[in-house]
Amino acid sequence: SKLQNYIGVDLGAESGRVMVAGFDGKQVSLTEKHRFATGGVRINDTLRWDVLHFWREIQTGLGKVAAGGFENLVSVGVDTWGVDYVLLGEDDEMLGLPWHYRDTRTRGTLDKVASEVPLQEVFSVTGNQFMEINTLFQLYAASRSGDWLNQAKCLLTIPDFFHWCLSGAKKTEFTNATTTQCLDPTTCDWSKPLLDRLKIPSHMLCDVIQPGDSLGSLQPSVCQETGLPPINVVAPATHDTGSAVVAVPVDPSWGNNWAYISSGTWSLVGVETDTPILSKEALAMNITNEGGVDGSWRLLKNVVGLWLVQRLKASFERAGSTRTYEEITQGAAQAPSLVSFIDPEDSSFMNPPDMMVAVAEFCRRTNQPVPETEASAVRCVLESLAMKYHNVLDSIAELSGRKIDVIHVVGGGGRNALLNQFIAFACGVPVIAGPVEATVLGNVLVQCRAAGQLGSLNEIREVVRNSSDLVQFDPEHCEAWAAAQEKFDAICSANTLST
Ligand code: LRH
Repeated sequence: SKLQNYIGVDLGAESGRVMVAGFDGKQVSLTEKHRFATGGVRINDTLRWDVLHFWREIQTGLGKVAAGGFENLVSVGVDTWGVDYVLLGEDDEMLGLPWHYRDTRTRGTLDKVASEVPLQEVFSVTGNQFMEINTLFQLYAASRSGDWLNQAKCLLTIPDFFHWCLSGAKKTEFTNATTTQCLDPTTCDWSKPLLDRLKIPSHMLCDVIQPGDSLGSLQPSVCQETGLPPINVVAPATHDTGSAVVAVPVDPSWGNNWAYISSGTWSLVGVETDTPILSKEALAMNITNEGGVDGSWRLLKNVVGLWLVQRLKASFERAGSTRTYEEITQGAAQAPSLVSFIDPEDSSFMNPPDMMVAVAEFCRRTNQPVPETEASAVRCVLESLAMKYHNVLDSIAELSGRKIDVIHVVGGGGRNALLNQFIAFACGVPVIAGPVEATVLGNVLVQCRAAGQLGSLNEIREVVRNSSDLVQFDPEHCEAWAAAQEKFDAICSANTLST
């Protein structure tokens, strides 16, 4: 069939890009038209997102698409990280500077919320893992500090905000709404009774739409600015993890015994389920249920991921290094194995001024050899992540009654072959890495489906398999890793008790 082109805009915590996906009915080919740095901006001891700058970059990217001579441009859709939001007031005026989830204003809000509503009850009407980054805790903090909520007429999560910029429509897309901890996974509507009990305003929450729904066409001002025709704006699974898991390259005939790790700044480690799991055991394991496409759910844990390496790289750069991620990883591959471990979930890694110092301090505090070199610090972090994933997958297997025979690593972190190898070693099952562009693929394939070019999620995944290079990593050195895992577990549990 005729080639159709779709535009996928994907923003992460480190970078954003605008890509064009050409779909011929069997395969997708991606062209990156524009890439830009994202990241938070520190101002006056707060951390914010410069969303206007991102919007400028998105328009620059769309301008490059318009100039690129792509025929049959069908639609555009945006996915981003979860939990953060923009407030609009009267006349759609933006209120305040959007907060970054790593800002410290939410510190201590979990205990405060727990003192008002038992966490078991919060979990049963939200299904989400307790993390102070979640919108619920951000809104709790905002509502206690007089921060614009009462003047707000509309809350848009970050991808909703860009869809509004593109189309003028103010809607909240379902998959991202399920990251807010304000949506009830049973009713699939906002948990207003919970918000009322916590005295958090809810009048500003918008109608929830589904991935694949149309938001209308590009606003005239955007067409003028970019040179694009008034193509459709179509919501994909706007939560980046939701889009990434759409693009896990599985074939249903292989059965259900697979897990995924959506690997980027965060590592989202879990399985796909038919229903949310809201049991006491799920609460005790602090696991989350996130909504996907076609009524699918993701039972997963949000684990700090390559953020640790991103921040180590920044530490090295301050000391004069210009090494790329690839070079840093090559160094780690040469460093001695299984020497010291960190608990990736320790709060000292949330946003330390210097990650190298934070890693060293953790090792000192837990009486382990302190990594002296860049390579040994990176190795320590990557090995610890792999062991953390192992524990998470054990819990998730138990909770879901699912045996896990293979782990799919999707997203940019899939480029890190050393980490993929460690995951296979730590978990004792094969790892299949790819596609590294899962998020954009998932984004554009849901748009293709909205345009009538594709049917089921299985058909979408078949296209992903046709379009991707996958690399397999097999388990080895299992005994050494099993022994190390015991050490790691002891460090993590001792650490939980002391913090
Ligand atoms: C990953 C992600 C993740 C979390 C975090 C804030 O990019 O979306 O699922 O919610 O960002």
